[in-house]
Amino acid sequence: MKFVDQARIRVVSGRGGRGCLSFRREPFVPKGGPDGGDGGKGGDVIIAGDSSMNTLLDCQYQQLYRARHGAHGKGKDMHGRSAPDLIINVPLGTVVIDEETGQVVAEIDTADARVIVAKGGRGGRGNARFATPRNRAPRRFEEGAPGEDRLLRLELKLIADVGLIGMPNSGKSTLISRVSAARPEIADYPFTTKVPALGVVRVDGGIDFVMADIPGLIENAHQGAGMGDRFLRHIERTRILLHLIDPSPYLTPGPLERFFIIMSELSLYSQDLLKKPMIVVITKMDLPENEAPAADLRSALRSRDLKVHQISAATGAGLKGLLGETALLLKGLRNQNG
Ligand SMILES: Nc1nc2c(ncn2[C@@H]2O[C@H](COP(=O)(O)OP(=O)(O)OP(=O)(O)O)[C@@H](O)[C@H]2O)c(=O)[nH]1
Ligand SMILES: [Mg+2]
Repeated sequence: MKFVDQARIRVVSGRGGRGCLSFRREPFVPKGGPDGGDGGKGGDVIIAGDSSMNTLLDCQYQQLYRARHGAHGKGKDMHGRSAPDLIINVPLGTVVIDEETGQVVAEIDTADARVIVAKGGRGGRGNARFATPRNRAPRRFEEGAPGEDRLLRLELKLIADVGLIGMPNSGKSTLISRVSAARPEIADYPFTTKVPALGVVRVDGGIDFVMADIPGLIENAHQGAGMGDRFLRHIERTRILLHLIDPSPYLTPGPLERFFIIMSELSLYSQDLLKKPMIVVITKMDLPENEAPAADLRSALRSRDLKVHQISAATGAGLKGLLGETALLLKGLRNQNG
């Protein structure tokens, strides 16, 4: 069961720059004073909260974060430039764990959270710093301090934004496995999926969301029939519902009736569920026999002011449009509720 999004990353902070060994050259003065500047500080690696992010996908793509080194000091008392900090943005709720010790390093819970996870090395001092009345021409300088190199595990408890609901066998698991890395079992019999699976979906335009495959609902699920009851609770926490319907002409009752069976299950469990934005998804559109019943279903639902999409998870048809509209709807909701 995958309820946690995870990423393993390596963070390496920058080394400090070396202090400089240098003497001022002045005309007519045989030996000028020491003027070697200090090295700059190496960059820190910082993990920062970002309320616009929802998943750890970015950290799964990029696994190495290396901050730059501080510049070396130079003559004429010039200090080396300190390297900029490297900032890794993560969604709120991310827990940062040291992979070697297993200890929690930080929990990123607010948008202004900033935690240094690898401290940049201090710059070394140049020889100008070591001048004393006794030793006016020191040849001493320091190397920059090394950076830190750590393996971290990031964990984020996923809360599904989008719940897939529908009759058993309607194609929920197939859809989620097509659009995310979730791999629930898929088979041609009802109640294949026994535990809710969560998958992270990335849509062009930079909106990520979490989709939950919720095991089959059937009539009387609210009383505990099938496996629906336990999972209705998961639906409660989602923001948008995708209601999948297999339009097959070979199934009884017909598709519109099956739509209402699910709707009445939802309402019996909680009226609030009916207030959630819903997109109806007619599935398995690659099968020619589904075309006519799908057309009837579509017009029946649209006349009830429902958003309807048609897809085939098998061929991929309609998926882009569906995910695009889902992301747009979510964006609107997030802007409203934060
Ligand atoms: N032709 C076709 N078959 C599909 C499509 N999507 C799903 N199926 C088939 O429909 C059957 C049921 O698919 P699942 O994804 O397991 O359905 P489910 O809604 O998760 O079912 P439960 O977990 O039992 O509730 C499987 O045999 C799938 O291969 C599709 O787009 N086209
Ligand atoms: Mg399933």
